[in-house]
Amino acid sequence: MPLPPDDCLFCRIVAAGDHVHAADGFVAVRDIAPAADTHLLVLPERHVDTFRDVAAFSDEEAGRMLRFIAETAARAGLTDYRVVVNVGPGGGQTVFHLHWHVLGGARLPGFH
Ligand code: DGP
Repeated sequence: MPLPPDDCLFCRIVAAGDHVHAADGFVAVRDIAPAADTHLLVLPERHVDTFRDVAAFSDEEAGRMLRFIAETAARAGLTDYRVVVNVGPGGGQTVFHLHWHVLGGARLPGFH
């Protein structure tokens, strides 16, 4: 497994431990620049650059990641929401540690 880059912002956030929710190798944190009333980010604890590399997860881990996303939304009180993954610079990805945006509430943006 490749080592994470030393300067990975989201590896530092994982290590800092101030999470909305954490379980099974995944954490949820509040987005620093919320684009909706509720805007959470779900990250795997271990460094994977991008969703393009999803094959780095076992089927079991990938399943747990999906469950964790749904659980994070439910714990935030959301029943209707949007889950977004930006993939690569052209897809709007700015932080290269895989993360899922969970967006809900009145102020839902378009596909950002
Ligand atoms: P993306 O564009 O998909 O790579 O999303 C990166 C998101 O990360 C963006 O919505 C803002 C958020 N973000 C950037 N820096 C920080 C930070 O230091 N803390 C938190 N909680 N979120 C951050």
